[in-house]
Amino acid sequence: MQPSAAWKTRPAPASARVPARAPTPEELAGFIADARAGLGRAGQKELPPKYFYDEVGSSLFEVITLLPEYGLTRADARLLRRLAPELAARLAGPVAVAELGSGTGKKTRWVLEALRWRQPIDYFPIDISPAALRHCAEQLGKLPGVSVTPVEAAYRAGLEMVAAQRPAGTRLLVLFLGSTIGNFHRGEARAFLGQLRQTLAPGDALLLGTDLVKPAVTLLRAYDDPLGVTAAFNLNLLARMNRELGADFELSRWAHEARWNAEERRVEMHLRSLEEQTATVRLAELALRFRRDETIWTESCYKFTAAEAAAMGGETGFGVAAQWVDAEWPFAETLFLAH
Ligand code: AVI
Repeated sequence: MQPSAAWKTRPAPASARVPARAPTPEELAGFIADARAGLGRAGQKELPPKYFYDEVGSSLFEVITLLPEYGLTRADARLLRRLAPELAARLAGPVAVAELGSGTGKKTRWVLEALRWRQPIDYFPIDISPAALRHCAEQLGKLPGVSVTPVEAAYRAGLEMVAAQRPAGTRLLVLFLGSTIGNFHRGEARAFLGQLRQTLAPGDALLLGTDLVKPAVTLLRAYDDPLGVTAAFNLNLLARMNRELGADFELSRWAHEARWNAEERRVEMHLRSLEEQTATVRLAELALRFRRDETIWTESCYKFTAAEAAAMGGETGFGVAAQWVDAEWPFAETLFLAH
């Protein structure tokens, strides 16, 4: 498959080793607008979790995936290794693989290895983080029979570009792993899967990773680890606003907090103000006042039952082809086929 000119507007070559890059004017404008909307409001202040993933945040997330308390990524990888041969057997004919939010693509290796036995594979990691794409291309670009084309874009735009360029007769397998779907609110997750289905053709496939409900104590350890890596990941949002938006948050006056919301079945991450304080965000023209214990809600991590994960696809135009569940750390991988 020939990459289109559009994919090449901001390539992330495997060999590039550049320091943290400055945000583009559009990214900066988006960040300013989201900071204004989320922090300038009355009531619960919020920031969207996508701002976690600058170079520092993406690196911290990689460390989170190695923590003994955060079993999610290892469960995902274990399952992918186990299911890859069956997945390849179920998807007959030429297949191109697109991965949404690829991260470093480490665990995708098993799927690509199983598929490339049949024929050379085009792999399109789609991510907004150039650093993640760079690592991904480094990790997987050396696999024989796999051609990697990084796509630096938001999920939907990137997938539309890949889907529009596929050669006739090529089936697209979309990977949405790591339970990133859990970072959408439930209604948004359904809407997202519905849009994704619209981008695909009948016979295309989606492999969806979802973290399953488990005891609150296990989940809270996973999102508030004793080493403080998740705390640093969360606090980096304030540090990033200081770096990019000219804010003056004093990080020592804030604490990371993870809460289990049993009713909604989600872990919520918050940044809690340790004292009454003020902060300004110069580029967003915000002068903020925080009460002691007031929080900024930064992320929701929804947890599912295996049946719920299957139903989400069923309600959005997919049929369930198979589902695999990890016994050690309850996590489900569900294979959907587009009707
Ligand atoms: C990327 N995402 C699936 C992670 C999660 O578990 O929801 C993000 C994360 N937040 C804190 N730790 C990990």
